[in-house]
Amino acid sequence: MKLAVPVGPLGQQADVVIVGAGILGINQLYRAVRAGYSALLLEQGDGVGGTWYWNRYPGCRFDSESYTYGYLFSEELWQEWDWSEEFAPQPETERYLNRVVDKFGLRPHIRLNSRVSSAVWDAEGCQWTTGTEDGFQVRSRYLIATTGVLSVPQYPDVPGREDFRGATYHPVRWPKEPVDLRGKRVAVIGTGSTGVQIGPAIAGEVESLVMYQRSATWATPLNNHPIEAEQQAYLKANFAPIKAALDASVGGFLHQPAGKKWTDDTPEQRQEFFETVWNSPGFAKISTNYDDLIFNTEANADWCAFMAGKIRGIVSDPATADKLIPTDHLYVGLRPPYVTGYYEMYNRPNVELVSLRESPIVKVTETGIETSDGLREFDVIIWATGFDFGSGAMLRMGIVGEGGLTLNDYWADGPLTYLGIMAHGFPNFFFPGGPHGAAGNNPRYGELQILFVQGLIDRMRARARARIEVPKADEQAWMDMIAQLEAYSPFQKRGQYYGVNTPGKPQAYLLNPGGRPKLDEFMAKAADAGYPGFFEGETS
Ligand code: NA7
Repeated sequence: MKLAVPVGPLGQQADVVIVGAGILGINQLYRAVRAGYSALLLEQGDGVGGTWYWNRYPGCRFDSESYTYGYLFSEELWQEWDWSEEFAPQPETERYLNRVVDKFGLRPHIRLNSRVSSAVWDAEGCQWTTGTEDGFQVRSRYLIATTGVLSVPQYPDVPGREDFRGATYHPVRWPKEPVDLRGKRVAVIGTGSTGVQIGPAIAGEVESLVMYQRSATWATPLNNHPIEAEQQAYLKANFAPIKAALDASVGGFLHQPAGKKWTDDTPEQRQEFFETVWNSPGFAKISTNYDDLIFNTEANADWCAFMAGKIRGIVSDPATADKLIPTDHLYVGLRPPYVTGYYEMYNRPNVELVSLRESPIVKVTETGIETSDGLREFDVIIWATGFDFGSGAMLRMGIVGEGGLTLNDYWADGPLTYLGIMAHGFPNFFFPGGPHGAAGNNPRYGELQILFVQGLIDRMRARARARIEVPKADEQAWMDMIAQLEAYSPFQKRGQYYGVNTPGKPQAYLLNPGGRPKLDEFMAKAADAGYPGFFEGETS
């Protein structure tokens, strides 16, 4: 395939180079191409879709409503595409993203099998030179990393992990060819959002399934359903109001807040209300719950007691139910997963739960996993142990900014960012959807950042500028906001959002604790002031 970028004296030349063909990278490419820039997207996989290309594991699906996750930049696309389920499975989303790439003519701008290994700023020419592992090089005015926060697989430091002679998989590197698990003895390590999707999807076909749980999580029902004709017609007829509601929402969901506090209800009313919340879709467990749920410990504990009752009601073995009920954090202390048939699966005779808090892993052997209570033998081990969250992909790209400063050195104690989009010392470089960039339904929230980046690039073009860099003071103001508001984050300091799972990673908060209100506030402030100090040589 011929790439849609010109060849210059130093090789390929583009205005904009984007890295990563996930949901945000495709959006950024769409914006750049539509605005008339020569743009090239480098993608390490041999297909587009990012998260929805790599995560082919059984049971993988959205936990944001399908139609709130898809693109809203084209009503024609909205009218053409019928999501089959409220929470679509991975193959459907991968098809959707391929459809978008073809519909908007983006494929000639995408180079697949292109893992970026270096990206170096040339201060004199005000250009980035980006190289891939296969020796390809491209120079560009702008470099945009849309490499995602959940893209680099995380394997734990467990003795003997390499010794196992059976098959091992990480969900984010699940093979394209079908994996036949029928009649196999399977171990799943990790009960985060991924592990709890895999378990119920395979429990019925494997000979035995052992789930290894380190932290219990407050998993609640996804409450998925097919999108029937009536709902489909409603969605088609209401593009404009749905888009307007999503554009205005803080978290990128359509859920309506409860508009009442826990203290407004009697104990009986609370139980009734919790029942409604339990039966609501996905993240509505947070966004339609009592307004004060997360920050009122008593209210949160009451909801947790309700959920514990539900778990005990579903899981027949009381000892297993006890292990599944978190005792070390309240709701949203860890990222809550949304499940289908998860608790029910523990009633099957071929499924066992091992608590790694009670019986830690001693080692992996050639035939299985030895915990302090003995050895269990397996044919397959699935390491659903998460990701090098937030900065993992960017720190593997060999990024070198102003004066030879590497991003790895600049971020040695954790990411320093402005809006989760730019870093001082790295001119003409943007990373929407990166660290400090997430606070809700990612495509919606990330799109705000994409539009901000595109707006800056357009401004550069209009004013014939060659260099843009965030002033240190602006970066510091954003970092101060993160430091102040992080104290109010409900997330515990031991999860992926602090990088704690990744050996050697500095512990630092990796989300935006101020959410959309702070992002909007900071973006508006910069725009109102005319981005002082951002543009080299700018006088007004
Ligand atoms: P998560 O949410 O990071 O979950 C990883 C799981 O793996 C979690 O249960 C971890 O337990 C467990 N884990 C990690 N390291 C170990 C070791 N060393 N031993 C045992 N268990 C371990 O990743 P997911 O893939 O499930 O979900 C990622 C995202 O997908 C999620 O945030 C959503 O955005 C969708 P821990 O909790 O650390 O005790």
